[in-house]
Amino acid sequence: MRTPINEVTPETGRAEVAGWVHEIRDLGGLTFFLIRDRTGIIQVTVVKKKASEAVLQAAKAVSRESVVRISGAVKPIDKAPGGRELTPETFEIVSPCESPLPLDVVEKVPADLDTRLDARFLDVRKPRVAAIFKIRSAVTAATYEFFSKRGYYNITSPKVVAAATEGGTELFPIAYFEKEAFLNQSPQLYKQMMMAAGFEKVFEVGPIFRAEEHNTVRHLNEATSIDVEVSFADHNDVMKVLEDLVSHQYATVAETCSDALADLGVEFEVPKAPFPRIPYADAIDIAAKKIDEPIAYGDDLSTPSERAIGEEMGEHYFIVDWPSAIRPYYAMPYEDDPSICKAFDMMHPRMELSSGAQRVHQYDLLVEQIKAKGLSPESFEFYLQPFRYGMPPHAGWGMGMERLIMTMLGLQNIREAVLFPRDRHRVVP
Ligand code: AMO
Repeated sequence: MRTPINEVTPETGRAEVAGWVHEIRDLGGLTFFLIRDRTGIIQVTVVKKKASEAVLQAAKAVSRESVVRISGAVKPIDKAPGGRELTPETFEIVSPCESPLPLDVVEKVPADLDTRLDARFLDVRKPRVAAIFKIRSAVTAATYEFFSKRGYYNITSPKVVAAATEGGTELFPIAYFEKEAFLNQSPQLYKQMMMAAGFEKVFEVGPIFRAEEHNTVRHLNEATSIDVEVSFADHNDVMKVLEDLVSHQYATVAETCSDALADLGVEFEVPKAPFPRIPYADAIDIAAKKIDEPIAYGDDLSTPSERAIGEEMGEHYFIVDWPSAIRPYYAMPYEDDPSICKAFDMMHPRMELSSGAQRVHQYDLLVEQIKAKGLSPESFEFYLQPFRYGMPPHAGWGMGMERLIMTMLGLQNIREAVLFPRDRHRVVP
């Protein structure tokens, strides 16, 4: 129906383009339009003395951000974006845009994030904002490619569930006929069950729901998690999968998204595997030396601690050998020292990106650990049953997609990495 704007060159001769009116500059005898589609921007110049009556009328009537279709001759012009401009022979207003706009798409008037999110469809018309989602789309594609090349099965676990998986975070209850049900916090139990099913290597990219009440710049109530589980593997094996994946995701973005990165003004180095590893006990020592607040072995890491440790460790690194007391029941304790376990977090100086572990695959030990966390094995029967019928040793992790994008692109607020974020105050749009 039209030529994508980035394919229109001075050599094209003629072209028909369709898109949104990005800017209008009326200089009296001459009106310049910038027309934008997903691929780029082209200048359209209407010369009053030369244009047809129909073109003049449309050019006069059209408002910014209306959808238009314009055809005409293309000629080289040094000063115009892309070094070419279009002289219209036809100028059709396909779908007019009301004014004033709820949000300025050319960003002459900066808007706060709430206003932007309220008019998100307009906000993502900005090339700089659309660039985030181009990159997120490339990261998702790179993730599927990475796993399918390595023989993983892509699974889809239920999001309506009857039990919690991650102690500590709250669940969203939902009205589900006469049953008690919740939105799932993590595919954890299901990806483990697929190890009992003999799938051996699985991954899922899907939503997780956390009823965390605090409103922070790195928490969402609906996030996207990349989840992995591998049989006959330990924590070291799956840390390698994770660091290789992150390198591949960065490398793919560097290779395929140079325009989007330029729109955002972002440059990065592709992280190289293997990422450094530091035991939890050493990480706590670094934090205790560098920050003022009291911190002791057995504490979760605060944001200032994470930052302090990151200064020593660099952009991407693992914290390993966590105290069993502060990890979930499914983390495998070390045989020679059960007070620590084969769990890890993959860190960025700004925040945790992923956590994972080798899992307990022995039924009795798992029941014991569930009880030790004050949970009742009865409510986990559907999960525990497979452990009685041949469960291989296995390990896995989950990584937040939005946190990955946020740290890759230096975004200030995690909401910028989601099209329609869900937080305590936001369920619309
Ligand atoms: P965890 O609860 O640490 O582990 O979650 C894994 C990763 O998911 C992301 N994430 C979030 N991102 C944004 N907002 C949130 N509220 C949020 N909660 C979690 C983070 C985090 O590192 N079952 C385990 C994983 C496993 O062991 O396989 C789990 O869910 O990036």
